[in-house]
Amino acid sequence: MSKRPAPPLEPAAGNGLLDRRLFLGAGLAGAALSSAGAAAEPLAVPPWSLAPGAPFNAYGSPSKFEAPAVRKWVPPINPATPGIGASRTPHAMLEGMITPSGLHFERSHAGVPAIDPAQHRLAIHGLVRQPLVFTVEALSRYPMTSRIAFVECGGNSGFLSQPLAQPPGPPPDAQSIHGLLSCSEWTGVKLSTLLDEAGIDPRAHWIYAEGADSAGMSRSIPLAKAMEDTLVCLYQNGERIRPENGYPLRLLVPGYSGNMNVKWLRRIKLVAGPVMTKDETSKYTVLLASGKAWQFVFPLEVKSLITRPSPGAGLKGPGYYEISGMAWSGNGRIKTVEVSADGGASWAPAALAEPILPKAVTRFRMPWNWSGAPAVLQSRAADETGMVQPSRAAMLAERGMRGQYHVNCIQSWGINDKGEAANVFV
Ligand SMILES: Nc1nc2c(c(=O)[nH]1)N[C@H]1C(S)=C(S)[C@@H](COP(=O)(O)O)O[C@H]1N2
Ligand SMILES: [Mo]
Repeated sequence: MSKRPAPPLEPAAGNGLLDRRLFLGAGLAGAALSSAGAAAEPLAVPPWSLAPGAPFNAYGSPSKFEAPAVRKWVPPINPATPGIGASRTPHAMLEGMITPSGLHFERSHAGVPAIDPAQHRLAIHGLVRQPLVFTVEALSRYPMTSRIAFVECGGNSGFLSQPLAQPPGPPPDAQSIHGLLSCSEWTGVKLSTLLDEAGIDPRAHWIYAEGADSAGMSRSIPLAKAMEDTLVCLYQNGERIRPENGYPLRLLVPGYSGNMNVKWLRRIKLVAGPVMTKDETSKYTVLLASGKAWQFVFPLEVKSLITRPSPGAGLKGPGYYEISGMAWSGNGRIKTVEVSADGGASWAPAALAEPILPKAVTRFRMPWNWSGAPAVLQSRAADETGMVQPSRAAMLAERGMRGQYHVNCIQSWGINDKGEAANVFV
């Protein structure tokens, strides 16, 4: 066996962060790391069973040996309307960039409608040469485009600016604080194709998009964005979109506030200006410390989150670990993610996992040699437009403590001497 070069074990920042190039070097069982407490065991495998395995499944499900990864939600305030609210993605149990469809978060203003695709229609009208009505069947014959994109509710992570507004319950974790973010591969028809077919009147500068749920949830979207990269989606991660995520049709407005990704899409009206729906006036605006609010703030700003370790997914004793997390930006690609193990006193660059796609989740990884002493883990992402995540203090100085939308400040996980992680405000 040829000897591989020893991995670079130079500390990259305080409190045990190692060089990200560690991944390019030898495995952890190498002598250099066993002293750092890597978890390799002596060579021994259990004997295999000669009994034949189980037969086939019509639809697969996770291993029975895994603790189930499940979406969680806060019980409804009004039991008569259990469909109003949101369920959240369990980030600490997932890896990579794609959220399994069954764990994509769900946010509904009036529950999930049961829509028969044979009866459903999408109308395009308003300032167009020729109004059009599409069946789902007709749309599925158009040229399709696929892209990987995150959907994030504008209210995600609101806890970090409104810690007292949260209901009592278990200590906050990656799921409860940041679970209104998921990332899928979406497939559908470019909205520009359909708008070109309808013929855009030069007086049109915005579109109004409306859902078929009883909330009639609706938003105004600039025409330029509708033409740039907005998709009318039929598929999510290869399957028809799940009912809770907008079956049979949903709008994907990449990088823009989750609310604008209208589910159960039934109507697009071309209009001269924004129509001021309830969801773009009282809601989904960015409240400032002054009491004024920014309206029509669309792209979700650069953000990141360490998912392992995180609350409920702690450390099992001192030694080597790989810190793993997600970074994303509604303005484009992730450029860098830095990690700190000493509460922001020193930072080291994390390794970014390919592919690094615009407006999609990018996985980052960082080797860490935990000494067993308390630590505060943070990640700080920057995107290709030069935007960097603010500290929580900087964000609150600008916004105050009453806003709950577009919260993208740095998250801090405190690690105690038992290896347990908890949200901390530093
Ligand atoms: N028709 C309709 N579209 C909707 C909503 C809704 O309640 N009704 N919720 C919006 C909100 S607030 C968000 S964050 C996203 C959530 O998408 P998801 O449920 O697929 O995660 O859908 C948006 N689209
Ligand atoms: Mo949302």
